[in-house]
Amino acid sequence: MRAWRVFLNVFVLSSVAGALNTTSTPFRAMALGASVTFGVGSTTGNSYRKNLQDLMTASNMTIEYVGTKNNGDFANNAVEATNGFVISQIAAAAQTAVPKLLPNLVLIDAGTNNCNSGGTVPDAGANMTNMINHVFAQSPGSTVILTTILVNSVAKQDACRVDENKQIATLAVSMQAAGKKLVLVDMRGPDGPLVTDLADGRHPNDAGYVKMANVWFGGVQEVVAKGLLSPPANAPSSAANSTSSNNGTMASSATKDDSAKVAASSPVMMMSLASSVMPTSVLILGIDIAFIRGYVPFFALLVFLVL
Ligand SMILES: *[C@@H]1O[C@H](CO)[C@@H](O)[C@H](O)[C@H]1NC(C)=O
Ligand SMILES: *[C@@H]1O[C@H](CO)[C@@H](O)[C@H](O)[C@H]1NC(C)=O
Ligand SMILES: *[C@@H]1O[C@H](CO)[C@@H](O)[C@H](O)[C@H]1NC(C)=O
Ligand SMILES: *[C@@H]1O[C@H](CO)[C@@H](O)[C@H](O)[C@H]1NC(C)=O
Ligand SMILES: CC(=O)N[C@H]1CO[C@H](CO)[C@@H](O)[C@@H]1O
Repeated sequence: MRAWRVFLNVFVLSSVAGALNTTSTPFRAMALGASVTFGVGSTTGNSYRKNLQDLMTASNMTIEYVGTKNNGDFANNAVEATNGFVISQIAAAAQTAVPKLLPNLVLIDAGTNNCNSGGTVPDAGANMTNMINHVFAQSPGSTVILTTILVNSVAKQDACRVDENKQIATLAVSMQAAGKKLVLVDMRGPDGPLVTDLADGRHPNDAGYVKMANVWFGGVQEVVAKGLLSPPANAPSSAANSTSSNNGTMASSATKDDSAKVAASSPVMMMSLASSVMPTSVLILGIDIAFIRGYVPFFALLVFLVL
């Protein structure tokens, strides 16, 4: 009797693959916020966005920014940010832009302008939670990286933002506990901008934006390491108004990526794919590390089909 013996060898190379935190899944990212996200204080108008793109490109990741505006001196400068916007205005902008552009990653920096007169903003956390839930609903499969609000040189404004940051930290814990695809980054952590990295007391200068990019990049690495990123949906509207250098190619590469992911999502399907392509040979499939399982560093899945 003929029998197929199937050996599945999973090589876990934690010191190599796990540490790299990279993915072949393209990022279609919406930078959502107000003037800091837009790039006020930045000599180029690039904000943190160009620096973050550079960090991701250096890690072999592909990022296309989407948004209804453009600012900055680089090609990929789409952004969803308006100077002076408070949380409710940012939420309203997202409600229009997110379903149209279908980002698979949304970087949210909101709440700065709610504190321009000091005081407190008791409903900041609740309203941000609503905004984030709308993002998840309007771009299914998307992931959010939420940031705390950076330092400000005016004491009463800063106290207000520190209070908002407590609400942000609390909402992040509860949304993560509920299984939402949310990562929190702390712009007041050791890598974040200091008061001396501000151009005008509120907006970072170029060095401050580099620090912001580093902090966001930590969030991107966490997204990848946890396997949160889903391939971007087909979104003709984004390809039609993309300022990225690879405009028009994103939709088709995303489609190819989708089918590869679907095939790889089931070991059974993968084996049948293997046997239909190369019946008796050894097939090596490189699997997206993050897709298979968050922190477990898969490098490759080797399928031996022995007659
Ligand atoms: C990026 O790709 C280069 C060339 O293949 C490789 O040497 C490098 O280790 C990769 N970096 C990451 C972070 O994956
Ligand atoms: C929160 O949402 C409510 C209801 O839309 C609104 O009236 C209030 O101004 C919002 N507050 C903030 C801080 O966004
Ligand atoms: C990969 O991401 C994880 C989680 O964010 C982080 O702890 C680790 O330092 C990252 N690895 C590298 C090489 O950056
Ligand atoms: C696409 O990119 C090219 C350069 O790579 C540029 O000339 C063209 O204007 C872009 N088109 C759109 C729609 O962004
Ligand atoms: C390439 C392109 O068409 N970009 C446009 C995208 O939409 C924004 C805002 O509507 C325009 O300013 C860009 O010129």
